[in-house]
Amino acid sequence: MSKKTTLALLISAILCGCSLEVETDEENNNEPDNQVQDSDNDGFNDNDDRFPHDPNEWADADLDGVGDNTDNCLEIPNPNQFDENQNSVGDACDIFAFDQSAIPFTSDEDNLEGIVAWNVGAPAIEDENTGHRIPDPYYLENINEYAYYYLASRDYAQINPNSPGVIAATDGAMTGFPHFANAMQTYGYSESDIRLRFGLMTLGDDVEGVDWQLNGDTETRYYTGGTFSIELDEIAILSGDMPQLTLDIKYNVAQNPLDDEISGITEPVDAQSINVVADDNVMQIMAEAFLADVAQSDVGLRLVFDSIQPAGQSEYEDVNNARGGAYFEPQNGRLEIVQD
Ligand SMILES: [Ca+2]
Ligand SMILES: [Ca+2]
Ligand SMILES: [Ca+2]
Ligand SMILES: [Ca+2]
Repeated sequence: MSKKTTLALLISAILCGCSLEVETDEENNNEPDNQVQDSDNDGFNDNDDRFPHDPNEWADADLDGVGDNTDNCLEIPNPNQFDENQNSVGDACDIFAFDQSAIPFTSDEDNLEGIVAWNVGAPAIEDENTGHRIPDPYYLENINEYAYYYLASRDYAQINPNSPGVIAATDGAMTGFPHFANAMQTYGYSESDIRLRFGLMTLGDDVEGVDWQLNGDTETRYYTGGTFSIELDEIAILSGDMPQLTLDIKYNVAQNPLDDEISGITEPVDAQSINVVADDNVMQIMAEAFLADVAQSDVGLRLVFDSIQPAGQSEYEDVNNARGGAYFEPQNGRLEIVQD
């Protein structure tokens, strides 16, 4: 063997970290003995060891070539192991690796998506209740002059049982949510399969300074109560208590309710407070993947409505219970993981 060849062998041995072993066949049965050996003495026979020459590794759950003991994303293939922010969680599964983990959505009123708000002036399933009078000087005319006491997603049972809920996500717009995104890709779902619903929320005792307040031309209302559920392909996979929704309504000089600027944001809900309700294996995997992303944040998940448009054409009157109210379309909203 020339010096050059020996050196090359030595270098390649160092580079690949493998030992230069000689196959033995002591039983003379043409089966190399090392098939039942444990070459690296890590307690796993070579047959069961995905890394037979690395005593520190034996399994690779996501088959990305990086052993489970060092892989910084155990369930998501990421052979390059990139970790931009160096927090030992790989970019491929780190909700903090990029700007935001968010599922953007718009609600299309024509598609029966959105929010409903109403007061009750007659016997109905809710206690009779009417919101506070909209503070002067807004709405001097006799339109819409009482704040809506009740709020729910468009599907609220007594309003419209056939509607699909408050939001529908848009395909291709989701950012982050690495575990959930990976699971959706694996099982063939897309963002437009995601829906969010929430049930009856109210202004509580409707007390000024507690349940609502006015600062300048902006009225802030705090809607509480109710529950929410997140659906995939029309199957509920997660649910929890709906966190408080803070709604800001900036009144306009023209005193036209259609020109009010409305936005909303909920308190964050942490992963421990969200329950998996899926009873099907795949849907449970999807739910757990979603929660794995939320669980990376100490703060949790929240709902943001950058803009809510009154859907002026659909002011409704329910003849069955004398309930009157309005439909609203949340726009430019998102379900996001809070990153602080
Ligand atoms: Ca090994
Ligand atoms: Ca791996
Ligand atoms: Ca991995
Ligand atoms: Ca990271």
